[in-house]
Amino acid sequence: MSQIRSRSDLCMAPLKILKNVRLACVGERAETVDHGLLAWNGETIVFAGAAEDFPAVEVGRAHEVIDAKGAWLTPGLIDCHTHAVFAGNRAEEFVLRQQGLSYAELAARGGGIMSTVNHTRAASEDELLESASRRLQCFIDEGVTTIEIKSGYGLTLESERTMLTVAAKLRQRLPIDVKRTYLGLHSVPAERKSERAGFLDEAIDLWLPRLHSEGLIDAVDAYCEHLAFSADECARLFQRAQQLGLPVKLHAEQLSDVGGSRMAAAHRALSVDHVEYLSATDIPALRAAGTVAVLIPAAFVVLKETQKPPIAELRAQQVPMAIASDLNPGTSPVQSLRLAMNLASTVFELSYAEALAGVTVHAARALGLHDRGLLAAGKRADFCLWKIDALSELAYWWGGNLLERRFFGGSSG
Ligand code: DI6
Ligand code: FE
Repeated sequence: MSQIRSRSDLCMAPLKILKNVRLACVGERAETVDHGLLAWNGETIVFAGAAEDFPAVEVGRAHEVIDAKGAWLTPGLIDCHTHAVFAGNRAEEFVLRQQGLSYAELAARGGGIMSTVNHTRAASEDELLESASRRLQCFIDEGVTTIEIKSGYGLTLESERTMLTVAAKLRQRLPIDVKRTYLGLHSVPAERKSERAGFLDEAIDLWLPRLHSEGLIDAVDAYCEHLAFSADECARLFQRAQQLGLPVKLHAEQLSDVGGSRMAAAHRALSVDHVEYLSATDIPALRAAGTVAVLIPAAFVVLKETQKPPIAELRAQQVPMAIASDLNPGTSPVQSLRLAMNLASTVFELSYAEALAGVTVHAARALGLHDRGLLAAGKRADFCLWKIDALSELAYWWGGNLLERRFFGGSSG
């Protein structure tokens, strides 16, 4: 239960209050509270808990009191893995996959990531900003308040910089927080296939420190896969990132087990993402490292995968599981985090409570953010009021407009 920390928390006007509210993900134990109250000052929650524990006198001096009439309030949703900045689309690959071609076959024919790289390189910064703004608006409209965006469709210094700059501009332009991840090791671009070592040297030793020095990077990621980069190559990137003080995360074990998760745990990665082929023997290392397993059920469905992540073992060993959209034009053309919650429930058999934790508290942790993802004193005032009777509806409905009101940094809208 989250309590007022001190009287000074309440003295910083203007205090705002939501009363008659049912609260989800309250306090460090992520409890629910039926007869709840939430109070905030500016951008910070100062109280979240049972209404009877809140001093009545403070309700009287609040600047604004909103009667939620028993509605559910959750933390703002967090999408911890997207590739939301890109140009073009890959609808033609969708059609070819229906005709039986695999993702690997499409990549080998020059499609896949390289097709999006070509479109993204050719687009202007403004074009990328416009198309990504439209995508982010879909997430904002369904209650997302923090979204992670990766680079990786540029694969030159200039083009990676443009992608990260667009991500930074999205944060200024829209009411959503954007965390930027450098994904320089996404694919060896076509023009550099014959000099893989030179590409790796540049992406790791030149572009990463340069873009970091320009203030464009919050975390570092790589695509560790038999058709992308080996665990050893990704380890080199991670070592450089750690020298720079940047946290790391990894696309790991999506299509095969190449030891990425083991390597990521050894580097105390924030998260390993996908993990369909994660070996149960690697789970204790994730647990010990505090690494989050990010589940991406939409990519699993799109690629018609059959091997599911080892959910029962992750659950049994208390590895936190987050859920992400992985919005990208190839393997996850998904512009809805709630759809990802639904798929995590229906396809990966998470409970609705696990699905909610997956897009709040555990998603925050997958981004290394300790100031959000829960309703508790001291956390950011990012939260959503919902037009639902039961909390399970957030994972139950496919689509639909369930959001009553969204608060970002304490402001409604
Ligand atoms: N995330 C990725 O980065 C890759 N797969 C995934 O799930 C490739 C995305 C793409 O094909 O563009
Ligand atoms: Fe991805």
